[in-house]
Amino acid sequence: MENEQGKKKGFSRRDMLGTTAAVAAAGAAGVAGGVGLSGIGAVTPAEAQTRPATPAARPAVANKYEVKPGELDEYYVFFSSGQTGEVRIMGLPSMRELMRVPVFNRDSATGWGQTNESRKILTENLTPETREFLKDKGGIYLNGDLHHPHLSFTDGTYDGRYLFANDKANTRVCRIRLDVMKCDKIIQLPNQHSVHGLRVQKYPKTGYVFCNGEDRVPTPNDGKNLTDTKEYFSIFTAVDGETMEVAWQIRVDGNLDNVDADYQGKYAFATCYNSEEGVTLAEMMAKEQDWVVVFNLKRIEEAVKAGKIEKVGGVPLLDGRKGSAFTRYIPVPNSPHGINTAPDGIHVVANGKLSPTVTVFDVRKFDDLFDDKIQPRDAVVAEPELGLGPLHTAYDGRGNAFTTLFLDSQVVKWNIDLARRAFKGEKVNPVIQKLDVHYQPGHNHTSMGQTKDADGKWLISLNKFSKDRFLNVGPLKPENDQLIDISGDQMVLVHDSPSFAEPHDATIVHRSKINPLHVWKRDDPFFADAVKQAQADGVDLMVDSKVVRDGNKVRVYMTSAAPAFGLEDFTVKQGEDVTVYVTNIDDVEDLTHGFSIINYGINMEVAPQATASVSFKADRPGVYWYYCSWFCHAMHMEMKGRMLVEPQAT
Ligand code: CUK
Ligand code: CUA
Repeated sequence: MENEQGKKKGFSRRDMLGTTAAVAAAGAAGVAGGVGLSGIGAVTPAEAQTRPATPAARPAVANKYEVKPGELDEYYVFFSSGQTGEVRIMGLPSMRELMRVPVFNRDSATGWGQTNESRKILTENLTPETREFLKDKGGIYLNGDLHHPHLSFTDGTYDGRYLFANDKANTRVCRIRLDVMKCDKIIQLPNQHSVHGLRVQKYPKTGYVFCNGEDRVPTPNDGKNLTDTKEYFSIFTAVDGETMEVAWQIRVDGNLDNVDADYQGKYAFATCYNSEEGVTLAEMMAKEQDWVVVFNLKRIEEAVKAGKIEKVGGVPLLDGRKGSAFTRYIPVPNSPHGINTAPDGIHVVANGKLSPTVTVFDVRKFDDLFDDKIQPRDAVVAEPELGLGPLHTAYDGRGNAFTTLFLDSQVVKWNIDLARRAFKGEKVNPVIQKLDVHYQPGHNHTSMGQTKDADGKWLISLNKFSKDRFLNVGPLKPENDQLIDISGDQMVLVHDSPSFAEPHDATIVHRSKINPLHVWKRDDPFFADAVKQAQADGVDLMVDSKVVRDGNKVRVYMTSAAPAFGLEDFTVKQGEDVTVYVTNIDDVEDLTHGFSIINYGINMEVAPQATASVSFKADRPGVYWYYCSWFCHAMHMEMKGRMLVEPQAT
């Protein structure tokens, strides 16, 4: 099969953009849309009306950013979807949504959460306590809160193998295989209460997936201690990205928020709020200072190897609270949020949130910090004041940083070197430009900006509020992901893209880094259990369609080839446990079939060369048509059959 991406390698969309003219025109439009805004609710409907309503009224030159019909985007963007629980794949610069990858949610289209293949992934690595808790609730969580999607690295850049993400709601970590764009592993972290920040080891490879336990609870959290908050702890976890097992956990002081790692493979670092260790809002914000915790990976690994650990919940647990050799606590202003390593491999920025500043560390100082040759604050090399509510920072690879200001509804471009010089007392202003965004940005991301290959072309600002930017769709509004051209000296806003709840974070990846399959391989582990069962039943999935009886269990095997299933009907008895295995034997790109049984609440996707299976109790007698739910052929409507359920003799 021809690879489109391969064919177009070396092609740069930027060559075609005519940037200079667009900068001027779109810049003016951007300013008109948001001039003088600050704080929430600053735009009145009257102001909104003054903006051009039709494309014709806008400068025609803005259309140069368009990806024309049939053209491919230069970048993939992997968006989280927050409380929707899935990962979304967009193209950039078009900002077209290309695919959704269900993970922590249930999905009607693909059958995620219903097929045996997905249920195995959703259930196999829950903690025993959760398994017990979900026993009478269908066995799986129905919600998840996916914040931070990050790709696996080799030697400081993306290697195209995996994407990892957290579930803040139910303390899980998932892995998505980038060859098929399906989730293949979900684990629940023991001891820890929620996973918020998640980032991966960049060097030499991933390696570790670092997971911040946000909330503090007792360990074990079994109800014996409810109110003695001195015995509540936050836990930082390192998951092995290859095996998807917990490598180690470490107890810390305060609540962990976001995390990142260096480009040397030596340190991970997390922002902490609530150093007060309070349990109410007032208590959590009482002090002027919180901290960033730095984790010394080598020292931790040595301790784990030497067995200097507790085993709690089946995993190695270390103590990294203040005074520990494994950690250092660097004071920063109250309640920092995002923490971001620059592509220069040297600078790390912790974003102030409640402070108008960001704090810049030099990772080269961390060796001395752990050897107690310097004081914690000596690792700080700049602390520029940028504006109100700094949350996250991205980089262009040319020494500039872009920080979101949640309260000011702006992205501020500033220079790291100028900030260092200002910190030393030189009279220079590190701020280069402030651009209004619409409105209240959380994360922002640059193209390849979280790798050493940062290319400084694009920035997206993930704004929490859209208010008047789109047609009103009722009290619940979309968010607004804005595309900003950062290739020139000044940032230029070029596109608004509405999104459903709630893309906290995203990763912009050049398409040369990713090379997915076009059809499944028959030996894929994703449906290996089905293949094994078929072999045991003497069934060749690519050829046979038949019913196998095994006591009260019935296994129904059928092929699907447009426009027919291998079975036009099958018969089962009321009360029998039925598993239907459908194998799509069409070896044709984009020829997906579906399998849905009417009034049985069953539907699943079966992509080319895949096998999918679903199990259910045939507890309703009668005639139930099953049909292909994925439009596959001119005779797609006729692609159906009957499940005949014989009533139980009474
Ligand atoms: S967090 Cu949501 S805006 Cu969960 Cu990365 Cu900062
Ligand atoms: Cu097969 Cu529609």
